[in-house]
Amino acid sequence: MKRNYYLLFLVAAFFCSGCNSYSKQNERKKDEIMEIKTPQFNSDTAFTYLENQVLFGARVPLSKAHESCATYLNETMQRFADTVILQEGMVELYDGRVIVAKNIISSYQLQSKNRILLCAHWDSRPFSDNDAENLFTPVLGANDGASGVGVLMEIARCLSENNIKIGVDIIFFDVEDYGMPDFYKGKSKENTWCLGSQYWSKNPHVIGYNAKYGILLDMVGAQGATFPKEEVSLYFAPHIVQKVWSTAKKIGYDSYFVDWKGSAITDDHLYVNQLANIPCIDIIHYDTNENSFFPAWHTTKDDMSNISKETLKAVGQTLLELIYNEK
Ligand code: AHN
Ligand code: ZN
Repeated sequence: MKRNYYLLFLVAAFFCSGCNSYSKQNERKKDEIMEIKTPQFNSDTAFTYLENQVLFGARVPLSKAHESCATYLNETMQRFADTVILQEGMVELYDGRVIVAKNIISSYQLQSKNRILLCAHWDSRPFSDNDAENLFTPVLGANDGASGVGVLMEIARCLSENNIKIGVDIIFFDVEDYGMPDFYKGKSKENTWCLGSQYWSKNPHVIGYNAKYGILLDMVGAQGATFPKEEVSLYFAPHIVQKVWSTAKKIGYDSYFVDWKGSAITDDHLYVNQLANIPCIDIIHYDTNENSFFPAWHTTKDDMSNISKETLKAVGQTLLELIYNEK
């Protein structure tokens, strides 16, 4: 009898220890599934996505390059996102001409109410305003335009390979950079920049669209870029500025995401805040010491020679770190 009890005890102990380690293993597996690791942003592919846009030439609305680039962006994003919508809207330029703006909108996890919005403009400026001899030469826009889009395309690729729990929308805004030039002698007009984002903010692609917050990228590719905390962003979305800058610091990119206050900039995020009511910040290269955007801004020199993979990595990895930790 005694021996029987002993045996029973041994058998029970064996099973229990088995159960125990089995359930521990299971928990560990569950943790691995639950805790999604932040993917690595590949700055080589981001660079290629950026270069591919520039190879079309200046993406000035109504040009052949603009048309071809729209097709390229649309087709590439179809490979990465759950859905891609080409939103076409009539907008009026500073000189009264009406053109069609093409916003390219890519979405992940459409059913999720918990969403964030990432955006950049994909058009380039028809004038080199800051280049007296080349006033009417369009800007190539390697940094001013293509850099933000290139970073977001690489993020889109990462999202396609690494599931995320929240909903994400990536919008490439059109006709950001057709604002009234200083040399224009006609009747002055307000709000002539950011026409694609103004259109979208008044006519979102989904009725009642909402996002927790938005992040705009503008001129995020130049070597040694500095991104001050821009004033419109601080006014509408101080908590998002704080969150992005501390994320950058956490992973070692605080030399890019500097702790300076920058002056207010009229950019796509202004209209997303004002018209769509979504708190949206702008990550934009501004040199507070020089009191200007990057040196080649709106000149014929805004080409591939300005672009640094390190800067693309700093911005892209910071965004991935942020969104993969979003609940
Ligand atoms: C103004 O210069 C008024 N806004 C800057 C927006 C911009 C132009 N971003 C890129 N190009
Ligand atoms: Zn510009």
